[in-house]
Amino acid sequence: MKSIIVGTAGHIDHGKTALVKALTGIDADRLEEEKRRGITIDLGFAHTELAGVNGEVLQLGFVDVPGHERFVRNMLAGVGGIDLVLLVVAADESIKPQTREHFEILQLLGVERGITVLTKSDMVDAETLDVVRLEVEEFLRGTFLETPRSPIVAVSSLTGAGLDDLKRAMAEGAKHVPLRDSQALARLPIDRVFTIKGFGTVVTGTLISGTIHREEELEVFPLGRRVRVRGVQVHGHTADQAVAGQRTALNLTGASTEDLSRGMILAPPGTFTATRRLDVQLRLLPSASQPLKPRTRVHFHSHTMETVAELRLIGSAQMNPGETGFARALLPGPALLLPGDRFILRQFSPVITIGGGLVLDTVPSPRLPRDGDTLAVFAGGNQEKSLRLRILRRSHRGSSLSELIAESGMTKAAIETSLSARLRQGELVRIGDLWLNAGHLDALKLKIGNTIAQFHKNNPLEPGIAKERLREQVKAEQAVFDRSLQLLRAENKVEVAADLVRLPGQGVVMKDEEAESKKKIEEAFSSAGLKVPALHEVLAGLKIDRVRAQKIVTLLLREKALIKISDELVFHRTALEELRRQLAARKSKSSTIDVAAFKDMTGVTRKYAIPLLEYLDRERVTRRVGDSRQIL
Ligand SMILES: Nc1nc2c(ncn2[C@@H]2O[C@H](COP(=O)(O)OP(=O)(O)OP(=O)(O)O)[C@@H](O)[C@H]2O)c(=O)[nH]1
Ligand SMILES: [Mg+2]
Repeated sequence: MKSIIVGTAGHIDHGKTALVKALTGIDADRLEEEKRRGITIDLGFAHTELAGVNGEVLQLGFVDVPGHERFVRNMLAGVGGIDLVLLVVAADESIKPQTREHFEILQLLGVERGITVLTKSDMVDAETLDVVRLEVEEFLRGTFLETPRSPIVAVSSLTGAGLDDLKRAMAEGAKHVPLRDSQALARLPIDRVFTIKGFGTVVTGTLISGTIHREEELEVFPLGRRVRVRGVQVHGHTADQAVAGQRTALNLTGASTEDLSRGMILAPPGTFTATRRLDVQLRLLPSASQPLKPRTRVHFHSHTMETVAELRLIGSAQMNPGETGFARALLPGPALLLPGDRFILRQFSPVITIGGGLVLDTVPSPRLPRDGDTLAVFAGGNQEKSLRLRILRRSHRGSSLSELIAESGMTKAAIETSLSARLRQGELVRIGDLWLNAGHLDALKLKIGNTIAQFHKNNPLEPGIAKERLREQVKAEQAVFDRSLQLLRAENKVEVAADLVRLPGQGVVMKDEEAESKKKIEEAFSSAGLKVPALHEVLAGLKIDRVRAQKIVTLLLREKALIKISDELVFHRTALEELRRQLAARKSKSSTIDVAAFKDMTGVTRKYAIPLLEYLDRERVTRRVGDSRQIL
């Protein structure tokens, strides 16, 4: 059974609610005030079944909207999920301001199917009806409601004339409405919240995608709260599940009516993230009275939600009426929006519809590119291309599957199907949970190679660069880094020994005389204790040249075998450790030591004693107090 949502649209008093009643038997004006004033204020709902063109049953859910200009915001909350519109024009009044405004909204929202209904045909003569029909035809030319693609049907809800023609036209129109995807991730924008005695909290809405089952857990956006579906109703009947394209009522536990309101969205838990920043494509209506400036505050309507937004134009300083462009919208609070969602913009004052558009990207990271080229790809609507760009723009950091789901709104299965060919062709790679552009993995490998080469150049006497240091320098995720190293090893481009990475044949290759010199230097200092020789004297006694000798000293200092305490003085690690032990032992007898006592204890001259004490102060082994030192 195909389920579609039919929405009304049109000027106040043109007979929308009467038409819905004539088609379904249900009075969609449910508020007492609506009945008293004879106008629709808020959204109304009805349902019926209709024989389809091939005799199949069509399930039609109706959303009846108010025509009054003051209630356009309520109209906007209802029009989001409709598949087929009935644009209602009263034969005795023809096109009026909200006929135009509603129709512009329908076009901005991308509604693709509909029927124009000339109501109150019983109130005019045939000649007038023909004139109105011509006027309306002219008005619709070049739009999705242009004839003969979309018929114009004259009816009278009073006498019933034309209703059968309308039903036939609806069945025909329904045939062209694409099935909404019941396999997609579910989203139910809430349009009503109330309680039913004995049941508790109930919400209703048009299920715009996916399926919702009884007993399922859902997340309320932007609240972040989890709720459980205790019961499902579709068109007034209890059901085990609701599928995309159905008017849906859910009995929920886990939230009260005070917690929930119109504009919130129910979706699978832990899948999406609400956002305050989104990049959009927008169109300014030719009827907008002013151009859009770089920073403009507007009313932003999407699904059943309404908020204010600040628009920042991307790639242009100003957008003129009738133009299309890109912008970033900043919202005061988080909202669940996904690429492909439509929105309507209304001016602050006077409050009129000025434009609308398409959500392109809801990833708030300011580091990701949001230039026109990127946004144009998202706007192009090719899912595979968009996914690839999402992966590409994260370079070698890659995109996790859950990131891709949250960013695109697509299911895991849909993403994997969409990208499978590129994976096979080697254009994309998967590393653990991450998707990467193959080119970026190659670039990372190259960067790793260059970083190691540079390291060898700067540190000729080191055997290799520490893995973690290398990973930090190339800024790679662990899994991607590990895979790159693995590939580089397999290609014999790097060697990994324990925790060190080096280029093949590189690292310290100490010649015999260098190794011997290293040993000699170290011995000279370790055997001297605190009475160390001058470094240049030690170096002068070696067989190797000065430059190489100096490098060995650097290596010894880096290994912390030698420690430099001043420009002139170098000690062996063990000598300084012994000194600390001596001081610790002394502390039990006296907590202070002066220069003379230090000289006595260590046997060194003043020339060594002063720099040593200063070193100990720096190391917080001692603290200078006047002429003396406190042992800490
Ligand atoms: N004679 C005649 N009267 C109609 C017809 N359709 C609606 N009406 C009358 O027109 C008035 C307005 O009809 P509604 O259906 O409430 O109009 P609406 O478009 O829903 O109005 P809003 O929801 O307030 O925008 C009511 O008094 C209806 O009885 C029709 O086909 N023939
Ligand atoms: Mg009405």
